[in-house]
Amino acid sequence: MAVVITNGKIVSSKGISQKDIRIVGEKIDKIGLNLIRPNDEIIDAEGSYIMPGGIDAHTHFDCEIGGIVADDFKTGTKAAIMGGTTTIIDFAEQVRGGTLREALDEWNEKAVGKTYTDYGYHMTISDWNEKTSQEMEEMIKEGIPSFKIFFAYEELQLDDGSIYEALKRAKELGALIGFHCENGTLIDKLREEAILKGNREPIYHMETRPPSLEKESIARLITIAELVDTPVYIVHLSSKEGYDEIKNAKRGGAKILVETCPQYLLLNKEYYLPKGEDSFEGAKYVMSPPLRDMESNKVLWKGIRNGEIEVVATDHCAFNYRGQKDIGKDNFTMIPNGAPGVENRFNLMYTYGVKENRISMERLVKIISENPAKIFGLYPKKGVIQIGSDADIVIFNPNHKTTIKAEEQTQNVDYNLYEGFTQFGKFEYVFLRGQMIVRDGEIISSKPLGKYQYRRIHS
Ligand code: DUC
Ligand code: ZN
Ligand code: ZN
Repeated sequence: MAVVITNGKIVSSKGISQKDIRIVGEKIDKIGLNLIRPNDEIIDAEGSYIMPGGIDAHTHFDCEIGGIVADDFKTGTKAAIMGGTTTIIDFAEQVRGGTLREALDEWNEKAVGKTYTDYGYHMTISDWNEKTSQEMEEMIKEGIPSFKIFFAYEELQLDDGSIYEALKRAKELGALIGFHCENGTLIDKLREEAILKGNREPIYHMETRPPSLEKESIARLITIAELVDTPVYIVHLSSKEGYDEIKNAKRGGAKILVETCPQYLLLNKEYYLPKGEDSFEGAKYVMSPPLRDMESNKVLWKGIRNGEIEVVATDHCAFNYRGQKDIGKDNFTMIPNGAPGVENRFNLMYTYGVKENRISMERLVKIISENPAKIFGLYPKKGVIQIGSDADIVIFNPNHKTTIKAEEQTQNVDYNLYEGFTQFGKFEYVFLRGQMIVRDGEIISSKPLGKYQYRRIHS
Protein backbone atom coordinates (compact mmCIF):
# COMPACT_ATOMS: atom_id res chain seq x y z
CA MET A 1 0.00 0.00 0.00
CA ALA A 2 1.20 3.51 -0.79
CA VAL A 3 0.71 6.71 1.15
CA VAL A 4 -0.24 9.79 -0.85
CA ILE A 5 0.15 13.27 0.62
CA THR A 6 -2.17 15.62 -1.20
CA ASN A 7 -3.21 19.30 -1.20
CA GLY A 8 -0.08 20.62 0.49
CA LYS A 9 2.52 23.12 -0.67
CA ILE A 10 5.85 21.38 -1.28
CA VAL A 11 8.81 23.58 -0.43
CA SER A 12 12.23 23.12 -1.97
CA SER A 13 15.18 25.49 -2.23
CA LYS A 14 13.96 26.34 -5.74
CA GLY A 15 10.35 27.19 -4.99
CA ILE A 16 6.94 26.09 -3.79
CA SER A 17 4.59 23.84 -5.76
CA GLN A 18 1.26 22.14 -5.12
CA LYS A 19 1.59 18.47 -6.04
CA ASP A 20 0.87 15.04 -4.63
CA ILE A 21 3.68 12.93 -3.15
CA ARG A 22 3.39 9.16 -3.38
CA ILE A 23 5.39 7.18 -0.81
CA VAL A 24 6.08 3.50 -1.33
CA GLY A 25 8.00 1.76 1.44
CA GLU A 26 10.85 3.99 2.60
CA LYS A 27 11.09 6.12 -0.53
CA ILE A 28 9.38 8.85 -2.48
CA ASP A 29 7.98 7.01 -5.48
CA LYS A 30 6.25 9.78 -7.43
CA ILE A 31 5.61 13.52 -7.30
CA GLY A 32 2.91 14.92 -9.56
CA LEU A 33 -0.77 15.61 -10.04
CA ASN A 34 -3.60 13.14 -9.35
CA LEU A 35 -1.47 10.37 -7.86
CA ILE A 36 -4.16 8.83 -5.63
CA ARG A 37 -4.99 5.20 -6.51
CA PRO A 38 -7.51 2.80 -4.93
CA ASN A 39 -6.34 1.47 -1.55
CA ASP A 40 -3.85 4.30 -1.04
CA GLU A 41 -3.72 5.89 2.39
CA ILE A 42 -4.46 9.56 1.85
CA ILE A 43 -3.03 12.35 3.97
CA ASP A 44 -4.74 15.67 3.39
CA ALA A 45 -2.20 18.46 3.87
CA GLU A 46 -4.53 21.33 2.96
CA GLY A 47 -3.12 24.61 4.27
CA SER A 48 0.21 23.06 5.30
CA TYR A 49 3.75 23.22 3.98
CA ILE A 50 5.44 19.95 3.08
CA MET A 51 9.17 20.03 3.64
CA PRO A 52 12.09 17.61 3.82
CA GLY A 53 12.71 16.47 7.39
CA GLY A 54 15.12 18.69 9.26
CA ILE A 55 18.76 17.72 9.66
CA ASP A 56 20.47 18.93 12.82
CA ALA A 57 24.16 18.61 12.06
CA HIS A 58 25.30 19.52 15.58
CA THR A 59 24.04 17.68 18.66
CA HIS A 60 25.58 16.21 21.81
CA PHE A 61 23.25 13.58 23.22
CA ASP A 62 24.24 11.53 26.23
CA CYS A 63 26.84 14.21 26.74
CA GLU A 64 28.26 13.33 30.08
CA ILE A 65 30.30 15.77 32.12
CA GLY A 66 31.54 14.46 35.45
CA GLY A 67 28.86 11.75 35.51
CA ILE A 68 25.89 14.02 34.82
CA VAL A 69 23.63 13.80 31.78
CA ALA A 70 20.21 15.19 30.79
CA ASP A 71 19.07 14.23 27.26
CA ASP A 72 20.35 10.91 26.00
CA PHE A 73 19.85 9.57 22.48
CA LYS A 74 16.36 8.33 23.24
CA THR A 75 14.92 11.51 24.76
CA GLY A 76 16.98 13.80 22.56
CA THR A 77 15.97 12.26 19.25
CA LYS A 78 12.35 12.00 20.40
CA ALA A 79 12.42 15.76 21.01
CA ALA A 80 14.14 16.24 17.65
CA ILE A 81 11.48 14.41 15.68
CA MET A 82 8.66 16.17 17.56
CA GLY A 83 10.29 19.35 16.27
CA GLY A 84 10.47 18.20 12.65
CA THR A 85 14.07 16.97 12.62
CA THR A 86 14.43 13.49 11.13
CA THR A 87 18.23 13.17 11.09
CA ILE A 88 20.84 14.26 13.58
CA ILE A 89 24.63 14.17 13.42
CA ASP A 90 26.13 13.86 16.88
CA PHE A 91 29.74 14.35 17.99
CA ALA A 92 31.66 11.25 19.02
CA GLU A 93 34.61 12.42 21.08
CA GLN A 94 38.12 11.04 21.13
CA VAL A 95 39.60 11.19 24.62
CA ARG A 96 43.20 12.39 24.62
CA GLY A 97 45.32 9.26 24.89
CA GLY A 98 42.51 7.18 23.36
CA THR A 99 41.70 6.22 19.76
CA LEU A 100 38.99 7.20 17.30
CA ARG A 101 37.85 3.56 17.27
CA GLU A 102 37.26 3.67 21.03
CA ALA A 103 35.20 6.84 20.62
CA LEU A 104 33.13 5.23 17.87
CA ASP A 105 32.51 2.14 20.03
CA GLU A 106 31.45 4.34 22.91
CA TRP A 107 29.03 6.34 20.76
CA ASN A 108 27.53 3.19 19.27
CA GLU A 109 26.89 2.00 22.83
CA LYS A 110 25.05 5.24 23.51
CA ALA A 111 23.05 5.40 20.27
CA VAL A 112 22.36 2.10 18.54
CA GLY A 113 18.72 1.06 18.91
CA LYS A 114 17.86 4.21 20.88
CA THR A 115 17.19 6.84 18.24
CA TYR A 116 13.83 8.08 16.97
CA THR A 117 15.61 9.90 14.13
CA ASP A 118 18.16 8.64 11.66
CA TYR A 119 21.65 9.54 12.77
CA GLY A 120 25.35 9.77 12.05
CA TYR A 121 28.45 10.96 13.87
CA HIS A 122 31.20 13.48 13.38
CA MET A 123 34.43 12.44 15.06
CA THR A 124 36.18 14.90 17.38
CA ILE A 125 39.97 14.74 17.22
CA SER A 126 41.66 15.76 20.47
CA ASP A 127 44.91 13.85 20.05
CA TRP A 128 46.79 14.34 16.80
CA ASN A 129 49.36 11.62 16.10
CA GLU A 130 50.27 8.99 13.49
CA LYS A 131 47.63 6.58 14.74
CA THR A 132 44.86 9.22 14.59
CA SER A 133 45.94 10.12 11.08
CA GLN A 134 45.59 6.46 10.03
CA GLU A 135 42.30 6.11 11.83
CA MET A 136 40.76 9.02 9.91
CA GLU A 137 40.74 6.75 6.89
CA GLU A 138 39.12 3.94 8.90
CA MET A 139 36.42 6.32 10.11
CA ILE A 140 35.65 7.32 6.55
CA LYS A 141 35.19 3.63 5.75
CA GLU A 142 32.69 3.52 8.63
CA GLY A 143 30.68 6.33 7.03
CA ILE A 144 32.18 9.18 9.07
CA PRO A 145 33.75 11.65 6.64
CA SER A 146 33.49 14.68 8.97
CA PHE A 147 35.63 15.58 11.97
CA LYS A 148 35.87 18.34 14.55
CA ILE A 149 38.86 20.11 16.04
CA PHE A 150 38.85 22.58 18.92
CA PHE A 151 40.87 25.78 19.24
CA ALA A 152 39.66 25.87 22.86
CA TYR A 153 39.76 23.70 26.03
CA GLU A 154 43.12 22.53 27.33
CA GLU A 155 42.09 18.87 27.21
CA LEU A 156 40.79 19.10 23.64
CA GLN A 157 42.53 21.85 21.71
CA LEU A 158 45.21 21.21 19.10
CA ASP A 159 48.14 23.47 18.21
CA ASP A 160 48.48 25.15 14.82
CA GLY A 161 51.00 22.59 13.52
CA SER A 162 48.66 19.69 14.33
CA ILE A 163 45.74 21.51 12.74
CA TYR A 164 47.81 22.07 9.63
CA GLU A 165 48.70 18.36 9.45
CA ALA A 166 45.13 17.23 10.14
CA LEU A 167 43.82 19.50 7.38
CA LYS A 168 46.42 18.12 4.95
CA ARG A 169 45.27 14.62 5.81
CA ALA A 170 41.61 15.64 5.40
CA LYS A 171 42.40 17.04 1.97
CA GLU A 172 44.13 13.78 0.98
CA LEU A 173 41.14 11.71 2.16
CA GLY A 174 38.36 14.03 0.93
CA ALA A 175 37.16 14.63 4.49
CA LEU A 176 35.76 17.82 6.02
CA ILE A 177 36.83 19.22 9.39
CA GLY A 178 34.61 21.47 11.50
CA PHE A 179 36.27 23.89 13.91
CA HIS A 180 35.33 25.30 17.31
CA CYS A 181 36.88 28.74 16.97
CA GLU A 182 37.77 30.36 20.27
CA ASN A 183 41.34 30.95 21.51
CA GLY A 184 41.44 28.53 24.46
CA THR A 185 44.87 29.53 25.75
CA LEU A 186 43.78 33.13 26.28
CA ILE A 187 40.36 32.12 27.63
CA ASP A 188 42.09 30.02 30.29
CA LYS A 189 44.16 33.04 31.34
CA LEU A 190 41.08 35.28 31.54
CA ARG A 191 39.22 32.68 33.59
CA GLU A 192 42.11 32.34 36.07
CA GLU A 193 42.24 36.13 36.45
CA ALA A 194 38.46 36.38 36.94
CA ILE A 195 38.45 33.81 39.73
CA LEU A 196 41.43 35.47 41.44
CA LYS A 197 39.51 38.77 41.40
CA GLY A 198 36.48 37.06 42.94
CA ASN A 199 34.40 37.32 39.76
CA ARG A 200 32.48 34.06 40.07
CA GLU A 201 28.97 34.66 38.70
CA PRO A 202 27.69 33.20 35.39
CA ILE A 203 28.15 36.54 33.61
CA TYR A 204 31.92 35.99 33.79
CA HIS A 205 31.56 33.00 31.51
CA MET A 206 30.67 35.52 28.81
CA GLU A 207 33.18 38.18 29.94
CA THR A 208 36.08 35.72 29.73
CA ARG A 209 35.21 34.57 26.21
CA PRO A 210 35.13 37.87 24.27
CA PRO A 211 34.25 37.91 20.56
CA SER A 212 37.81 38.99 19.73
CA LEU A 213 38.93 35.47 20.68
CA GLU A 214 36.46 33.92 18.23
CA LYS A 215 37.65 36.31 15.55
CA GLU A 216 41.31 35.48 16.28
CA SER A 217 40.78 31.71 15.93
CA ILE A 218 38.78 32.17 12.77
CA ALA A 219 41.53 34.30 11.25
CA ARG A 220 44.12 31.68 12.23
CA LEU A 221 42.00 28.88 10.78
CA ILE A 222 41.56 30.77 7.52
CA THR A 223 45.31 31.23 7.29
CA ILE A 224 46.02 27.55 7.89
CA ALA A 225 43.27 26.39 5.51
CA GLU A 226 44.64 28.70 2.83
CA LEU A 227 48.11 27.15 3.19
CA VAL A 228 46.60 23.69 2.79
CA ASP A 229 44.07 24.82 0.18
CA THR A 230 41.14 22.80 1.49
CA PRO A 231 37.58 23.67 2.62
CA VAL A 232 36.75 24.05 6.30
CA TYR A 233 33.49 24.19 8.25
CA ILE A 234 33.06 26.59 11.17
CA VAL A 235 30.66 25.38 13.87
CA HIS A 236 28.41 27.61 15.98
CA LEU A 237 29.49 31.03 14.70
CA SER A 238 28.32 33.54 17.30
CA SER A 239 29.72 37.03 16.70
CA LYS A 240 29.79 39.91 14.24
CA GLU A 241 33.56 40.02 14.69
CA GLY A 242 33.86 36.39 13.55
CA TYR A 243 31.39 36.90 10.75
CA ASP A 244 33.31 39.89 9.34
CA GLU A 245 36.47 37.80 9.21
CA ILE A 246 34.67 35.02 7.33
CA LYS A 247 32.84 37.39 5.02
CA ASN A 248 36.06 39.00 3.82
CA ALA A 249 37.76 35.64 3.31
CA LYS A 250 34.76 34.20 1.47
CA ARG A 251 34.55 37.21 -0.80
CA GLY A 252 38.23 36.63 -1.58
CA GLY A 253 37.41 33.05 -2.65
CA ALA A 254 38.14 31.08 0.56
CA LYS A 255 36.21 27.81 0.84
CA ILE A 256 34.56 28.20 4.24
CA LEU A 257 31.23 26.68 5.21
CA VAL A 258 29.50 28.24 8.18
CA GLU A 259 27.03 27.13 10.80
CA THR A 260 25.23 29.21 13.41
CA CYS A 261 22.53 28.28 15.93
CA PRO A 262 19.16 29.83 16.94
CA GLN A 263 20.56 31.02 20.27
CA TYR A 264 23.06 33.29 18.48
CA LEU A 265 20.22 34.73 16.40
CA LEU A 266 17.54 35.17 19.04
CA LEU A 267 19.24 35.63 22.42
CA ASN A 268 21.87 38.08 23.61
CA LYS A 269 24.33 38.68 26.44
CA GLU A 270 21.74 40.47 28.60
CA TYR A 271 20.54 36.99 29.56
CA TYR A 272 23.61 36.66 31.80
CA LEU A 273 22.59 39.65 33.92
CA PRO A 274 21.23 38.72 37.35
CA LYS A 275 17.42 38.86 37.31
CA GLY A 276 15.22 39.33 40.38
CA GLU A 277 15.94 36.96 43.23
CA ASP A 278 17.90 34.41 41.26
CA SER A 279 21.31 35.80 40.41
CA PHE A 280 22.37 32.42 39.06
CA GLU A 281 19.81 32.21 36.24
CA GLY A 282 22.48 33.19 33.70
CA ALA A 283 23.84 29.64 34.15
CA LYS A 284 21.08 28.42 31.82
CA TYR A 285 22.88 30.27 29.03
CA VAL A 286 26.37 29.04 29.86
CA MET A 287 27.40 27.63 26.53
CA SER A 288 30.44 28.15 24.34
CA PRO A 289 30.73 30.42 22.54
CA PRO A 290 28.58 32.58 24.83
CA LEU A 291 25.67 34.78 23.76
CA ARG A 292 26.76 38.06 22.14
CA ASP A 293 25.29 41.52 21.51
CA MET A 294 22.21 42.34 19.43
CA GLU A 295 24.36 43.66 16.61
CA SER A 296 25.76 40.13 16.24
CA ASN A 297 22.20 38.71 16.10
CA LYS A 298 21.45 41.11 13.26
CA VAL A 299 24.58 40.40 11.29
CA LEU A 300 24.14 36.62 11.55
CA TRP A 301 20.58 36.90 10.19
CA LYS A 302 22.04 38.88 7.32
CA GLY A 303 24.58 36.12 6.71
CA ILE A 304 21.80 33.55 6.52
CA ARG A 305 19.76 35.69 4.19
CA ASN A 306 22.62 36.26 1.75
CA GLY A 307 23.83 32.65 1.86
CA GLU A 308 27.16 33.32 3.61
CA ILE A 309 25.96 31.18 6.52
CA GLU A 310 24.87 27.84 5.11
CA VAL A 311 23.58 25.89 8.13
CA VAL A 312 21.53 26.45 11.27
CA ALA A 313 22.09 23.64 13.78
CA THR A 314 21.48 23.64 17.54
CA ASP A 315 24.59 22.46 19.43
CA HIS A 316 22.02 20.78 21.71
CA CYS A 317 23.94 19.82 24.85
CA ALA A 318 21.49 19.73 27.74
CA PHE A 319 22.07 19.98 31.48
CA ASN A 320 19.40 20.59 34.09
CA TYR A 321 19.36 23.97 35.78
CA ARG A 322 18.61 22.38 39.14
CA GLY A 323 20.96 19.67 40.28
CA GLN A 324 23.40 19.99 37.37
CA LYS A 325 24.15 23.59 36.31
CA ASP A 326 24.16 24.55 39.99
CA ILE A 327 27.36 22.62 40.58
CA GLY A 328 28.87 25.95 39.53
CA LYS A 329 26.83 28.06 41.93
CA ASP A 330 29.94 29.58 43.49
CA ASN A 331 32.27 29.36 40.52
CA PHE A 332 31.19 29.87 36.90
CA THR A 333 34.05 27.73 35.60
CA MET A 334 32.35 24.68 37.15
CA ILE A 335 28.99 25.20 35.38
CA PRO A 336 28.39 22.38 32.86
CA ASN A 337 28.78 23.99 29.45
CA GLY A 338 25.92 23.62 26.98
CA ALA A 339 22.22 24.22 26.39
CA PRO A 340 19.20 22.46 24.88
CA GLY A 341 17.40 23.41 21.66
CA VAL A 342 16.91 20.48 19.29
CA GLU A 343 13.12 20.55 19.65
CA ASN A 344 12.63 24.22 18.76
CA ARG A 345 15.00 24.87 15.84
CA PHE A 346 12.54 24.41 12.97
CA ASN A 347 9.67 26.39 14.56
CA LEU A 348 11.98 29.19 15.70
CA MET A 349 13.54 29.60 12.29
CA TYR A 350 10.08 29.67 10.72
CA THR A 351 8.67 32.08 13.31
CA TYR A 352 11.56 34.54 13.61
CA GLY A 353 12.98 33.95 10.12
CA VAL A 354 10.13 33.49 7.65
CA LYS A 355 7.26 35.14 9.50
CA GLU A 356 9.41 38.16 10.37
CA ASN A 357 10.46 38.48 6.73
CA ARG A 358 14.11 37.83 7.38
CA ILE A 359 14.29 34.76 5.16
CA SER A 360 12.12 33.00 2.57
CA MET A 361 10.57 29.54 2.86
CA GLU A 362 13.11 28.38 0.27
CA ARG A 363 15.99 29.64 2.42
CA LEU A 364 14.43 27.96 5.47
CA VAL A 365 14.53 24.58 3.74
CA LYS A 366 18.14 25.18 2.70
CA ILE A 367 19.51 25.99 6.15
CA ILE A 368 17.43 23.42 8.03
CA SER A 369 17.80 20.47 5.68
CA GLU A 370 19.23 20.75 2.19
CA ASN A 371 22.56 22.42 2.97
CA PRO A 372 23.50 20.13 5.89
CA ALA A 373 22.57 17.13 3.71
CA LYS A 374 24.80 18.40 0.89
CA ILE A 375 27.73 19.40 3.10
CA PHE A 376 27.77 16.21 5.17
CA GLY A 377 27.17 13.58 2.50
CA LEU A 378 23.49 12.76 2.97
CA TYR A 379 22.20 14.32 -0.26
CA PRO A 380 20.07 13.45 -2.24
CA LYS A 381 19.04 10.53 -0.05
CA LYS A 382 18.01 13.18 2.46
CA GLY A 383 17.56 16.95 2.43
CA VAL A 384 15.15 17.11 -0.51
CA ILE A 385 11.73 15.94 -1.61
CA GLN A 386 12.40 14.21 -4.89
CA ILE A 387 11.73 10.85 -6.52
CA GLY A 388 14.02 8.19 -5.06
CA SER A 389 14.87 10.11 -1.89
CA ASP A 390 14.08 8.81 1.58
CA ALA A 391 10.51 9.73 2.50
CA ASP A 392 11.64 11.94 5.41
CA ILE A 393 8.82 14.43 5.21
CA VAL A 394 7.24 16.97 7.56
CA ILE A 395 3.75 18.37 7.18
CA PHE A 396 3.85 21.74 8.84
CA ASN A 397 0.74 23.74 9.69
CA PRO A 398 2.06 27.33 9.84
CA ASN A 399 -0.98 28.86 11.54
CA HIS A 400 -0.74 27.07 14.84
CA LYS A 401 0.53 29.40 17.57
CA THR A 402 1.96 28.32 20.92
CA THR A 403 4.14 29.65 23.70
CA ILE A 404 7.30 27.72 24.49
CA LYS A 405 7.22 26.22 27.98
CA ALA A 406 9.76 23.86 29.48
CA GLU A 407 7.01 22.01 31.32
CA GLU A 408 5.43 21.04 27.98
CA GLN A 409 8.57 20.06 26.09
CA THR A 410 9.80 16.61 25.11
CA GLN A 411 13.47 17.46 25.76
CA ASN A 412 14.46 15.82 29.01
CA VAL A 413 15.73 18.93 30.73
CA ASP A 414 14.19 21.28 33.28
CA TYR A 415 14.34 24.54 31.33
CA ASN A 416 14.06 25.91 27.83
CA LEU A 417 16.31 28.67 26.47
CA TYR A 418 13.27 30.22 24.77
CA GLU A 419 10.79 30.07 27.67
CA GLY A 420 7.84 32.35 26.92
CA PHE A 421 8.72 32.85 23.25
CA THR A 422 5.84 32.63 20.80
CA GLN A 423 6.31 30.01 18.13
CA PHE A 424 4.28 29.34 15.03
CA GLY A 425 3.79 26.00 13.34
CA LYS A 426 2.80 22.50 14.26
CA PHE A 427 4.22 19.28 12.83
CA GLU A 428 0.93 17.61 11.97
CA TYR A 429 2.80 14.63 10.57
CA VAL A 430 6.43 13.58 10.46
CA PHE A 431 7.49 10.67 8.27
CA LEU A 432 10.83 8.95 8.70
CA ARG A 433 11.70 6.79 5.69
CA GLY A 434 7.99 6.44 4.93
CA GLN A 435 6.93 5.57 8.47
CA MET A 436 4.59 7.93 10.25
CA ILE A 437 6.32 8.78 13.53
CA VAL A 438 4.38 11.89 14.50
CA ARG A 439 0.64 12.39 13.95
CA ASP A 440 -1.26 15.46 15.04
CA GLY A 441 1.80 16.67 16.90
CA GLU A 442 2.14 13.47 18.96
CA ILE A 443 4.65 10.62 18.71
CA ILE A 444 2.86 7.46 17.59
CA SER A 445 5.90 5.24 17.17
CA SER A 446 6.18 2.97 20.19
CA LYS A 447 9.87 2.33 19.65
CA PRO A 448 12.88 4.14 18.22
CA LEU A 449 13.23 3.31 14.52
CA GLY A 450 16.22 5.49 13.60
CA LYS A 451 18.97 4.01 11.45
CA TYR A 452 22.65 4.81 11.22
CA GLN A 453 23.44 6.76 8.05
CA TYR A 454 26.60 5.87 6.21
CA ARG A 455 27.82 9.18 4.81
CA ARG A 456 30.24 10.01 2.01
CA ILE A 457 31.34 13.49 1.10
CA HIS A 458 31.56 14.10 -2.64
CA SER A 459 34.05 16.86 -3.26
N1 DUC B 1 31.33 23.26 21.82
C1 DUC B 1 30.37 22.57 21.25
O1 DUC B 1 30.34 22.49 20.04
N2 DUC B 1 29.45 22.00 22.00
C2 DUC B 1 29.41 22.03 23.41
C3 DUC B 1 30.48 22.79 24.03
C4 DUC B 1 31.43 23.42 23.11
O2 DUC B 1 32.32 24.11 23.51
ZN1 ZN C 1 32.18 23.77 19.98
ZN1 ZN D 1 28.82 21.33 20.07
